[in-house]
Amino acid sequence: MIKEAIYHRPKNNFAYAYNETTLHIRLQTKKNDIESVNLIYGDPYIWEENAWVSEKKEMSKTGSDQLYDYWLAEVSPEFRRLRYGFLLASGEEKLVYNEKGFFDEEPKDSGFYFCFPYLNKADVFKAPAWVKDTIWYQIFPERFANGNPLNDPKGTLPWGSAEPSTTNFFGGDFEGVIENIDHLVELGITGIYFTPIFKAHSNHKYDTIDYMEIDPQFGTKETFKKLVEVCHEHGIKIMLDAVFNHSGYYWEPFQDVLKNGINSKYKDWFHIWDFPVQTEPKPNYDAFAFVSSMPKLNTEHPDVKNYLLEVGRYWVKEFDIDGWRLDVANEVDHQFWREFRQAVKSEKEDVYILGEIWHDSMPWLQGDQFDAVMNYPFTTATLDYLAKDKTTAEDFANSISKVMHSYPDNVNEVAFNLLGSHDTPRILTICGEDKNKLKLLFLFQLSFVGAPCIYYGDEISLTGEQDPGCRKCMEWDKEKQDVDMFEFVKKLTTLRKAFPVFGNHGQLRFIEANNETNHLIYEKHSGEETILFIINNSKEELVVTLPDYTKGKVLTDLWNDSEFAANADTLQAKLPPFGFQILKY
Ligand code: ARE
Ligand code: CA
Repeated sequence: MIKEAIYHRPKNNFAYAYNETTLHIRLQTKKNDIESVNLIYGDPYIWEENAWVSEKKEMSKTGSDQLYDYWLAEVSPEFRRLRYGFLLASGEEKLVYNEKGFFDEEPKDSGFYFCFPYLNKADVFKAPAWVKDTIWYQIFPERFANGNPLNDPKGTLPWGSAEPSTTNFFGGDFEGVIENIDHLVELGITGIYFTPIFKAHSNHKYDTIDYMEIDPQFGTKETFKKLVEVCHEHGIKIMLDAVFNHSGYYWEPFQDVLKNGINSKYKDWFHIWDFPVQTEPKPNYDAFAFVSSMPKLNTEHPDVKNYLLEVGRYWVKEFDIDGWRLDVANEVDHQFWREFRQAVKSEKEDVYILGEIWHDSMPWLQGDQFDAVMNYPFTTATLDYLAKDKTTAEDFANSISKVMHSYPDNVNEVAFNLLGSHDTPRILTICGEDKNKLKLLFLFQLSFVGAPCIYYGDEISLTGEQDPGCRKCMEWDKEKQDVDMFEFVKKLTTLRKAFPVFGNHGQLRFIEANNETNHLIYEKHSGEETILFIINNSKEELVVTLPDYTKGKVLTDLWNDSEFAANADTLQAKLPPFGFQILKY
């Protein structure tokens, strides 16, 4: 056994409360090294004849990545406390692993074992229940639809008449969203993430001028209230973009600092290195990146914190929004986010808090800050394999498994799984405009664990390079829309809603990842229900053998709505180039 690779450390993704009664205990071992693992566990205070009373439970292997196997045991301790360790077996070799190290025999003192001291309900990571069944759609309001030319900014261009730039405007607004709500309802959307809508200088609105006002080019507070009502009437939640890491150049407090320098009452609202404030050639203060028009806010300052927490409460309380997406969330202090969570959840207990963090985010997902983060590690792994052909099938299965084992299962179930956003090139462009690849991307995203998010226009095959190219005007001319792609995505969202296991109510497991044929077989399973997904990520026709356990079963081909009797001689499935099958049994 390779001891160096055997690892466990509570809590985070290795020991956590899955819900108010159940603990998940995970172990990591070198890939293909260990044949079986048993959890040794018991209550820390139950002893008999001077020996700790423990029992054993076999752990299941839930997946592997490039280097490791991952094992899981679920335990619901009667007295909510747990001491535990691991009994590993490989051939004749047996080993006990606990907090004190490795032993040939099980130590009889519970003090040697890992500890989950007490399953306090207040500590359980809890995200709003509705998120598990949400299908998100991201709207960049300036570019979705121009419903009212009267609010167009000066110099607004005719819709779609030019390539998007960092400075041009096309007049998108809330009335444009309201008049096209049926497009979203038909697509199966149940949540909209709006990029910033508050008064700001640019076309992207990440340079806020006033956190308490709607940008006039999008409409008024009354129009926004109507938009929320229309969305809620259609079963669609609304999430706004909170830009609290920095303000815009024209935000009144920053203007005051520019004018009054060290005498400004707002001078400590920012991180200014010295006075007078200098914006060129580089800012002499902290900013987003080195963007002088985005001065970083001092969120540890009580007045800044109180102001921003009031912003967070206001839009929930007065407009009944359902979620906040937090811009550059990883650069704002954790204490601010803890207080932000308390503030907004006190206004509406099932409000959703989504952090924009592109890297590993366990420190923000302890249950005291965010409900989820934008799952860019999922995005990268999926695009590398299905869009860019940069990785093999096995690499992909390993990467996805690594992403899923980086977080607790109940965190994975409410992850925000995006393929593209306003910060990344369009996925069809990344696919080299190969729509077969785009369809496989949507298939995997919409059958994955967590809540999928579709970036506006991807469903009708918009293209575009990196920002600002990815922010084209939405195409509303039916003749120019890719209606076939729309219908394809709509069919996937319909299946995801019809079969809970297709979505967030089923464990994902890779069955096969074949580098030679470049195909994948993965399953979603829960209780008696299993759906098998086969993806042929190649331009060759493929015949695959189904897993043995389908022998004798009658499978339903959910895509073609036909029966597929998998008995001894039909244990095979034939797929066209870039084909797929979705088989339920
Ligand atoms: C402008 C130009 C860009 C240029 C950028 C450089 O348009 O072409 O690259 O300046 O500073 C907003 C606007 C952008 C604008 C930006 C600055 O939408 O158009 O870009 O303001 O004026 C990192 C951050 C992440 C951030 C991205 C952009 O971690 O938080 O960079 N995303 C949010 C929003 C953006 C917004 C801002 C922040 C600022 O979603 O839309 O930009 O409020 C790797 C790293 C990531 C990095 C990512 C993208 O994967 O791991 O950390 O994200 O690349 O660069
Ligand atoms: Ca308009």
